[in-house]
Amino acid sequence: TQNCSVPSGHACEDVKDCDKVEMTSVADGNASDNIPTLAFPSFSTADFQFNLEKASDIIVEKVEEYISKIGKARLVLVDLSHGSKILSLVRTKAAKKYVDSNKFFTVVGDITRLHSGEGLNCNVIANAANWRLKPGGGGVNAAIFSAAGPALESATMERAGSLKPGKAVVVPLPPTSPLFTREGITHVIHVLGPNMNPQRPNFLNNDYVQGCKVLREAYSSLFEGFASIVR
Ligand code: AR6
Repeated sequence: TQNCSVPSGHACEDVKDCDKVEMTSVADGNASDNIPTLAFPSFSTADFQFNLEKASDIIVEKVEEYISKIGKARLVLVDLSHGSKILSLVRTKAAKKYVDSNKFFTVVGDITRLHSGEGLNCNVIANAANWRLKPGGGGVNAAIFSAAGPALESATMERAGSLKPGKAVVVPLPPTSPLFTREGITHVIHVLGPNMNPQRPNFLNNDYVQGCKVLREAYSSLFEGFASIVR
Protein backbone atom coordinates (compact mmCIF):
# COMPACT_ATOMS: atom_id res chain seq x y z
CA THR A 1 0.00 0.00 0.00
CA GLN A 2 3.00 2.32 -0.10
CA ASN A 3 3.88 1.98 -3.71
CA CYS A 4 3.76 4.22 -6.67
CA SER A 5 4.48 4.14 -10.35
CA VAL A 6 3.00 5.16 -13.63
CA PRO A 7 1.72 2.63 -16.14
CA SER A 8 3.21 2.93 -19.60
CA GLY A 9 1.45 5.39 -21.82
CA HIS A 10 -0.16 7.04 -18.82
CA ALA A 11 1.07 10.59 -18.36
CA CYS A 12 0.36 11.05 -14.71
CA GLU A 13 1.00 14.38 -13.03
CA ASP A 14 -0.78 13.55 -9.82
CA VAL A 15 1.10 11.56 -7.21
CA LYS A 16 -2.07 10.49 -5.41
CA ASP A 17 -3.47 8.95 -8.59
CA CYS A 18 -0.18 7.20 -9.18
CA ASP A 19 -0.29 5.74 -5.67
CA LYS A 20 -3.63 4.13 -6.37
CA VAL A 21 -2.47 2.70 -9.68
CA GLU A 22 0.63 1.09 -8.25
CA MET A 23 -1.14 -0.20 -5.14
CA THR A 24 -3.33 -2.28 -7.38
CA SER A 25 -0.61 -3.62 -9.62
CA VAL A 26 1.68 -4.62 -6.74
CA ALA A 27 -1.11 -6.31 -4.82
CA ASP A 28 -2.32 -8.16 -7.89
CA GLY A 29 0.89 -8.98 -9.62
CA ASN A 30 3.90 -9.07 -7.37
CA ALA A 31 3.15 -10.89 -4.15
CA SER A 32 3.33 -14.43 -5.44
CA ASP A 33 5.40 -14.10 -8.59
CA ASN A 34 9.05 -14.90 -8.93
CA ILE A 35 10.13 -12.52 -11.64
CA PRO A 36 13.81 -11.65 -11.11
CA THR A 37 13.73 -8.19 -9.55
CA LEU A 38 16.40 -5.68 -8.57
CA ALA A 39 15.47 -3.11 -5.93
CA PHE A 40 17.87 -0.15 -5.78
CA PRO A 41 18.13 3.17 -3.95
CA SER A 42 19.04 6.44 -5.62
CA PHE A 43 22.82 6.53 -5.30
CA SER A 44 24.53 9.65 -3.98
CA THR A 45 21.43 11.80 -3.53
CA ALA A 46 21.26 11.84 0.29
CA ASP A 47 24.49 11.68 2.29
CA PHE A 48 26.58 12.29 -0.87
CA GLN A 49 24.51 15.41 -1.76
CA PHE A 50 24.29 14.87 -5.53
CA ASN A 51 21.88 17.14 -7.45
CA LEU A 52 18.43 15.48 -7.68
CA GLU A 53 17.46 16.79 -11.14
CA LYS A 54 20.70 15.50 -12.65
CA ALA A 55 20.46 12.19 -10.77
CA SER A 56 16.87 11.60 -11.89
CA ASP A 57 17.81 12.21 -15.55
CA ILE A 58 20.59 9.65 -15.24
CA ILE A 59 18.39 7.05 -13.52
CA VAL A 60 15.78 7.21 -16.28
CA GLU A 61 18.43 7.20 -19.02
CA LYS A 62 20.18 4.13 -17.58
CA VAL A 63 16.93 2.28 -16.88
CA GLU A 64 15.88 2.84 -20.51
CA GLU A 65 19.24 1.54 -21.70
CA TYR A 66 19.19 -1.65 -19.61
CA ILE A 67 15.51 -2.55 -19.49
CA SER A 68 15.73 -4.19 -22.91
CA LYS A 69 18.87 -6.14 -21.95
CA ILE A 70 17.47 -7.97 -18.90
CA GLY A 71 14.64 -9.99 -20.44
CA LYS A 72 11.58 -10.18 -18.23
CA ALA A 73 13.43 -9.04 -15.12
CA ARG A 74 12.32 -5.88 -13.33
CA LEU A 75 14.02 -2.80 -11.90
CA VAL A 76 12.53 -1.04 -8.88
CA LEU A 77 13.68 2.30 -7.46
CA VAL A 78 13.05 2.49 -3.71
CA ASP A 79 12.97 5.30 -1.16
CA LEU A 80 11.72 5.60 2.39
CA SER A 81 9.05 8.27 2.23
CA HIS A 82 6.02 9.23 0.18
CA GLY A 83 7.48 12.74 0.05
CA SER A 84 10.63 11.49 -1.72
CA LYS A 85 11.66 14.11 -4.27
CA ILE A 86 13.82 11.68 -6.23
CA LEU A 87 10.97 9.15 -6.62
CA SER A 88 8.64 11.88 -7.81
CA LEU A 89 11.16 13.25 -10.34
CA VAL A 90 11.95 9.79 -11.69
CA ARG A 91 8.27 8.83 -11.96
CA THR A 92 7.48 11.95 -13.94
CA LYS A 93 10.47 11.57 -16.29
CA ALA A 94 9.91 7.83 -16.81
CA ALA A 95 6.25 8.45 -17.66
CA LYS A 96 7.19 11.14 -20.19
CA LYS A 97 9.47 8.65 -21.91
CA TYR A 98 6.88 5.84 -21.79
CA VAL A 99 9.19 3.51 -19.90
CA ASP A 100 7.40 0.15 -19.46
CA SER A 101 5.86 0.30 -15.96
CA ASN A 102 5.71 -3.49 -15.69
CA LYS A 103 9.50 -3.57 -15.90
CA PHE A 104 10.36 -0.38 -14.04
CA PHE A 105 8.48 1.24 -11.18
CA THR A 106 9.06 3.01 -7.89
CA VAL A 107 8.21 1.78 -4.41
CA VAL A 108 8.05 3.58 -1.07
CA GLY A 109 9.43 1.41 1.71
CA ASP A 110 12.48 0.14 3.52
CA ILE A 111 14.69 -1.73 1.06
CA THR A 112 15.40 -4.33 3.77
CA ARG A 113 11.68 -5.08 4.20
CA LEU A 114 10.20 -5.15 0.71
CA HIS A 115 8.81 -8.69 0.96
CA SER A 116 7.68 -8.63 4.60
CA GLY A 117 6.56 -4.99 4.61
CA GLU A 118 5.36 -4.28 1.07
CA GLY A 119 4.55 -7.71 -0.37
CA LEU A 120 7.08 -7.17 -3.16
CA ASN A 121 9.45 -10.00 -4.06
CA CYS A 122 12.94 -8.74 -4.92
CA ASN A 123 15.72 -11.31 -5.19
CA VAL A 124 18.48 -8.72 -5.50
CA ILE A 125 18.96 -5.41 -3.67
CA ALA A 126 21.55 -2.71 -4.25
CA ASN A 127 23.40 -0.84 -1.54
CA ALA A 128 24.69 2.77 -1.67
CA ALA A 129 27.99 1.71 -0.12
CA ASN A 130 31.07 3.51 1.19
CA TRP A 131 34.51 2.91 -0.35
CA ARG A 132 35.61 0.64 2.52
CA LEU A 133 32.55 -1.61 2.06
CA LYS A 134 32.01 -1.41 5.79
CA PRO A 135 28.81 -1.43 7.88
CA GLY A 136 27.58 1.74 9.57
CA GLY A 137 27.80 5.31 8.39
CA GLY A 138 24.13 5.95 7.79
CA GLY A 139 21.40 5.73 5.21
CA VAL A 140 20.79 2.60 3.24
CA ASN A 141 24.28 1.17 3.93
CA ALA A 142 23.68 1.04 7.69
CA ALA A 143 20.19 -0.40 7.18
CA ILE A 144 21.32 -3.20 4.84
CA PHE A 145 24.36 -4.29 6.86
CA SER A 146 22.31 -4.23 10.05
CA ALA A 147 19.39 -6.23 8.59
CA ALA A 148 21.70 -8.74 6.85
CA GLY A 149 23.72 -9.55 9.97
CA PRO A 150 27.48 -10.32 10.09
CA ALA A 151 27.19 -12.84 7.22
CA LEU A 152 27.05 -9.96 4.72
CA GLU A 153 30.24 -8.33 5.97
CA SER A 154 32.25 -11.56 5.69
CA ALA A 155 30.76 -12.46 2.30
CA THR A 156 31.58 -8.95 1.08
CA MET A 157 35.19 -9.12 2.28
CA GLU A 158 35.65 -12.41 0.38
CA ARG A 159 34.77 -10.55 -2.84
CA ALA A 160 36.43 -7.15 -2.42
CA GLY A 161 38.24 -5.06 0.18
CA SER A 162 37.23 -1.67 -1.20
CA LEU A 163 35.34 0.00 -4.04
CA LYS A 164 36.14 2.85 -6.44
CA PRO A 165 33.49 5.47 -7.30
CA GLY A 166 31.32 4.22 -10.19
CA LYS A 167 32.06 0.55 -9.47
CA ALA A 168 29.89 -2.26 -8.12
CA VAL A 169 30.52 -5.63 -6.49
CA VAL A 170 28.01 -8.49 -6.53
CA VAL A 171 27.86 -10.41 -3.24
CA PRO A 172 25.88 -13.67 -2.92
CA LEU A 173 24.05 -13.53 0.42
CA PRO A 174 24.71 -16.51 2.71
CA PRO A 175 21.46 -18.44 3.36
CA THR A 176 21.95 -17.85 7.09
CA SER A 177 21.29 -14.13 6.67
CA PRO A 178 17.87 -12.88 7.82
CA LEU A 179 17.61 -10.96 4.55
CA PHE A 180 17.79 -14.32 2.75
CA THR A 181 15.41 -16.25 5.02
CA ARG A 182 12.88 -13.47 5.73
CA GLU A 183 13.00 -11.40 2.53
CA GLY A 184 14.12 -13.91 -0.10
CA ILE A 185 17.14 -11.83 -1.12
CA THR A 186 19.92 -13.91 -2.72
CA HIS A 187 22.38 -11.15 -3.68
CA VAL A 188 23.41 -7.70 -2.50
CA ILE A 189 25.15 -5.48 -5.04
CA HIS A 190 27.28 -2.78 -3.41
CA VAL A 191 27.65 0.37 -5.49
CA LEU A 192 29.78 3.43 -4.77
CA GLY A 193 28.34 6.61 -6.25
CA PRO A 194 30.03 10.00 -6.79
CA ASN A 195 30.37 12.14 -3.66
CA MET A 196 29.50 15.86 -3.51
CA ASN A 197 29.74 16.07 0.29
CA PRO A 198 32.97 17.80 1.44
CA GLN A 199 32.86 15.75 4.68
CA ARG A 200 33.17 12.43 2.83
CA PRO A 201 36.05 10.73 0.92
CA ASN A 202 36.50 11.26 -2.86
CA PHE A 203 34.82 14.68 -2.71
CA LEU A 204 34.22 15.97 -6.27
CA ASN A 205 34.02 19.66 -5.33
CA ASN A 206 30.87 20.30 -7.39
CA ASP A 207 32.46 18.92 -10.58
CA TYR A 208 29.26 17.68 -12.23
CA VAL A 209 31.00 16.75 -15.48
CA GLN A 210 32.94 14.12 -13.58
CA GLY A 211 30.06 13.51 -11.16
CA CYS A 212 27.54 12.68 -13.90
CA LYS A 213 30.07 10.45 -15.62
CA VAL A 214 30.68 8.52 -12.41
CA LEU A 215 26.96 8.27 -11.59
CA ARG A 216 26.25 6.87 -15.09
CA GLU A 217 29.07 4.38 -14.60
CA ALA A 218 27.62 3.42 -11.18
CA TYR A 219 24.21 2.56 -12.68
CA SER A 220 25.83 0.69 -15.59
CA SER A 221 27.95 -1.33 -13.14
CA LEU A 222 24.85 -2.11 -11.07
CA PHE A 223 22.67 -3.18 -14.00
CA GLU A 224 25.52 -5.23 -15.55
CA GLY A 225 25.93 -6.97 -12.20
CA PHE A 226 22.21 -7.70 -12.01
CA ALA A 227 22.19 -8.96 -15.62
CA SER A 228 25.03 -11.35 -14.75
CA ILE A 229 22.89 -12.85 -11.95
CA VAL A 230 19.76 -13.11 -14.09
CA ARG A 231 21.57 -14.74 -17.04
N1 AR6 B 1 15.40 1.85 2.34
C1 AR6 B 1 15.23 2.49 1.15
N2 AR6 B 1 15.86 3.64 0.84
C2 AR6 B 1 16.68 4.19 1.76
C3 AR6 B 1 16.90 3.58 3.02
C4 AR6 B 1 16.22 2.36 3.30
N3 AR6 B 1 16.37 1.70 4.45
N4 AR6 B 1 17.76 4.37 3.71
C5 AR6 B 1 18.07 5.42 2.93
N5 AR6 B 1 17.41 5.33 1.74
P1 AR6 B 1 22.24 7.34 1.28
P2 AR6 B 1 24.39 8.13 -0.59
C6 AR6 B 1 17.49 6.21 0.57
O1 AR6 B 1 22.53 8.52 2.13
O2 AR6 B 1 23.82 9.50 -0.77
C7 AR6 B 1 26.31 6.06 3.85
O3 AR6 B 1 26.70 6.52 5.08
C8 AR6 B 1 17.76 7.68 0.81
O4 AR6 B 1 16.57 8.38 1.14
O5 AR6 B 1 22.08 6.03 1.94
O6 AR6 B 1 24.86 7.38 -1.81
C9 AR6 B 1 27.37 5.21 3.15
O7 AR6 B 1 28.20 4.56 4.09
C10 AR6 B 1 18.32 8.10 -0.53
O8 AR6 B 1 17.27 8.31 -1.46
O9 AR6 B 1 23.40 7.11 0.16
C11 AR6 B 1 28.11 6.19 2.29
O10 AR6 B 1 29.21 6.76 2.99
C12 AR6 B 1 19.12 6.89 -0.99
O11 AR6 B 1 18.63 5.80 -0.17
C13 AR6 B 1 27.11 7.30 2.00
O12 AR6 B 1 26.10 7.20 3.00
C14 AR6 B 1 20.63 6.99 -0.80
O13 AR6 B 1 20.93 7.66 0.41
C15 AR6 B 1 26.44 7.14 0.65
O14 AR6 B 1 25.61 8.25 0.41
